[in-house]
Amino acid sequence: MKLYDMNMAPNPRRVRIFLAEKNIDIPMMEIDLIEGENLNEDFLKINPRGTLPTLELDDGSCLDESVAICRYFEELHPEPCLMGADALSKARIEACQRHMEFDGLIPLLESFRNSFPAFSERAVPGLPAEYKAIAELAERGQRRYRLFMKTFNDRLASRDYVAGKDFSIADITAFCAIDFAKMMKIELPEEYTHARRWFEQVSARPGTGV
Ligand SMILES: N[C@@H](CCC(=O)N[C@@H](CS)C(=O)NCC(=O)O)C(=O)O
Repeated sequence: MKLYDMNMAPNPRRVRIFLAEKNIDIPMMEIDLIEGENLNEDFLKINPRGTLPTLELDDGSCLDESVAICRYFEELHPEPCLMGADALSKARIEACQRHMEFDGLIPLLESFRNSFPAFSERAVPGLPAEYKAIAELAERGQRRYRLFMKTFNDRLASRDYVAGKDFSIADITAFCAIDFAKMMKIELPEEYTHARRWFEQVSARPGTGV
């Protein structure tokens, strides 16, 4: 088993953190997305969509999509539980995870992909790699992400973690978005004290340092 990964990319990081939280150690191989190594013939033989993270299984088949890979490891190693223990908590965590992804991470990455010079001709991840960047999408993505930060702060006013009292995959997705935004020089505003308290708490976990 091997995880194809890229250190600075937020989606592969979601899986790395998930594995670290569960203390699972598997071989990882760095693929350089900026250089387009994910679009080389060799990588496309492993994952024809050309996206990371990609988990190559021992039978040579591959599994992609961050949450699907996490689900696989959650089933194999249920403790510590990161995706919910009973029907309702599984559903709640899944809903929260999706809110973090669709309202936070995706708008942020849309802004990044449509403004980062190396991706000016590859504004959509993976194949087909033929989409030019659109400046309005960069601006709209950033506006949507700023709204997300506000609703995220409001959410954290009444709970310790994104989905309630326990740390979960929803926190991992939010953390990867907010930490990547910092790299894009978009900080959580000073007045968002609940979100900032949460960020400090989650940053201090050994698992998020990967
Ligand atoms: N929904 C997918 C998104 C995967 C994705 O877009 N990954 C980016 C890296 S963060 C990628 O593979 N980019 C390929 C490229 O830049 O061509 C997941 O969660 O795995």
